[in-house]
Parts: sequence; C-alpha cells; structure tokens
Amino acid sequence: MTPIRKRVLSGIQPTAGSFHLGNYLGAVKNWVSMQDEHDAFYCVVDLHSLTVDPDPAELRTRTLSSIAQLLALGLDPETCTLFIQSHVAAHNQLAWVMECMTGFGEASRMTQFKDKSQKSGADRTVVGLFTYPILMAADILLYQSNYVPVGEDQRQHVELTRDLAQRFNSKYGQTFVIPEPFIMKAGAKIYDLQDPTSKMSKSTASLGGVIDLLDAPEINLKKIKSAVTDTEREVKFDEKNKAGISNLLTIHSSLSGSSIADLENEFAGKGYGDFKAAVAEVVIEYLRPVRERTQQLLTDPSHLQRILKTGAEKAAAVADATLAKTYESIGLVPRG
Ligand code: AQP
Repeated sequence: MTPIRKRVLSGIQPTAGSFHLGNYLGAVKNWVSMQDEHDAFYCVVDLHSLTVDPDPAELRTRTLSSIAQLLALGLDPETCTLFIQSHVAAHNQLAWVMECMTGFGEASRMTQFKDKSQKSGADRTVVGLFTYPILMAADILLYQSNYVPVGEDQRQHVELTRDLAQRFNSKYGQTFVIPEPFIMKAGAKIYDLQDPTSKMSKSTASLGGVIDLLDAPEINLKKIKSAVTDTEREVKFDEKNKAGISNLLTIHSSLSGSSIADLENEFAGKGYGDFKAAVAEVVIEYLRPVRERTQQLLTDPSHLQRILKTGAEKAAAVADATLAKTYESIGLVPRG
C-alpha cells in the first residue's frame, strides 16, 4: 500500500521583478526538495501583495515572472500543484471566518506588522497589512497542510495559524490539520549585504544589499564585492562579531554544498577579497541557468497559463471541500 503523503503548502509574494537569494535559500529551495515526497501546493500570493499598492500592469508582469522563476528554480507542475492565490476564491472566504476568530491584541503582536507599519507610519498603513497573517492562515488551513516551508521571519505567522486551527477545532470539532513550520537551519535567514543585521528583503529601500536571482552577473559581482564585512582578515563563522562574513559563508555553503568548516579552512590566511570573489563565482554560476530558463519561459505565456489553469483546478478542489466543511461547522446554511 502506498503511504499517504504529507501535505505541504507555501506561498510567495510577487512584490518585485525578481526573487532574491533570501527567498530562494529560506523558502523556495525547500519547496523544490519537498515536492517529490509530499503532496505539495505552492502559490504566488498576489492578494497579499495588494498590501503594498502595486501598479496593476506591474503586478501582472511580476506575478507571471514569479511563476516562471519558480519553474526555473525546479518546481515541476507534474509533481506539485502550482497556482495563483486569487484564482481560488476560497482563500478570501476562509480568511473572513478566521478574522472573526482572531483577537485584535493577538494580531497586533505580529512583529512583521509592527516593523512594516512603523516604517510607513499609521496613516499610510492599510488594514490589509494588519490582517495579512490571517489570510496566510487561511491559505495554509484550506489545504489541511502538515508542513509549511518558510524562512525564519515567517515562523510567528505559522504559530498564529496553529493557534487559530486549535481554537476552531476545540470550539466546532475537528476541522483543520494543525500545521508545523518547516524551517531549515542553514539559510533560514539571509541578511542584507549592506546591513548584515537586517534580513535581505524585496522592499528594502537601497537594493545594494539584495542579490536578485534575475540580475546580470556584473551586478551581482559588484554587490558581493562591496558587501559590508569587518576590520579583521579572518574568514570565520561568527554571527555576533562577523555578521557580514558569516552571511557570505552561509550563502556560499548553501549554494555550493561545501560545509562552513571546509570553507573556513579553504580561505584560512587568504584575504576577504579572494573570499568575496569565490562567493560571487558560486552565486553567478548557480543563478545563470535560472535566469536563462526564466527568460525562456516568459516567451511563452500560454504555456504558463495552461500550467496555472490546471493548478487552480487542483487547488480549488481541495480548498472548496475544506471551506464547505468549515461553513457547515460554524452554522452557515448551505445554498443547496
Ligand atoms: N532574508 C530572508 N532569508 C530567508 N528567508 C526569507 N524569506 C524572505 N526573506 C528572507 C522567505 O521567502 C518567502 C517568501 O517571502 P514573501 O515574498 O512572501 O514575503 P517576505 O517574507 O515579506 O519577503 P520579502 O523579500 O521581505 O518581501 P517584501 O519586502 O515584499 O515583504 C517566505 O517564506 C520568507 O520566509
């Protein structure tokens, strides 16, 4: 008998023209490695990205580019279910039910909301940013997901999802699987090259510290060469005192497969210049085929549309069943 495969769900926002290395090493690399052994659902969360008020034409382009990048990075639509969040209406519908179960104080404690709203100020912060983690909870719970592969920065949102699922189940009876965050140790958090104490992020004002997957090799080389380090000369992993070098070691190791200890030995007695050149070479060679394949996929939008149509149909079949069960549990009268 074939064992039942565990369910996996994760999403990524189309908030930039390109994903960055943090998105890949913190999340998408795991998506790829989990797709064979799991029943995996992956989506581009275009509704979440509305919180940053995107330009409509840009949003369309970025959403399709996101799908192309995910395929280029190794997602196989024959193996996993790949879709766009707004193609499955149940996401918004379950989100409302979950909003009615979330405490205001509980939502106010989400650090991502606090950080982002502090940066833009109360008047420019939209309510959607506040309810963002609840829409994310709906994304996860609709698919009865066992695991949610995300970067460390999203751990708190998965914890909220677990709390909401447990609350719902104990009030209305067993309805949702309680999901677990799936966070790899290495690469769980990649830092900005110019400010190695902040996470690498698409929405960083200065992009000098962000390695975009689709950038030209010369740009990545320049960014890595000007990465902030320290006044010493030793290539050693020490996140507290050598945040910049540690971040570069993580990037090299995650892409090349060499252990951090082997890299420390290899670069013992050499300067930071040699080390940075080696990191740049690893990054550039890793990303070259990803960039080429993405460009090639984007030349055939109808191929992407076919993949997305099949993905949305498969996703909606699961999501609609969960939504119907939820509506029934809480006492909404079925349409008949
Ligand atoms: N620096 C990072 N290190 C490790 N993982 C990261 N992720 C994001 N940044 C890092 C992971 O990437 C996945 C998709 O993220 P997202 O685009 O949905 O939202 P985000 O976490 O808010 O990413 P950004 O780049 O910071 O986007 P913006 O600036 O648009 O908000 C998630 O699993 C995340 O953990």
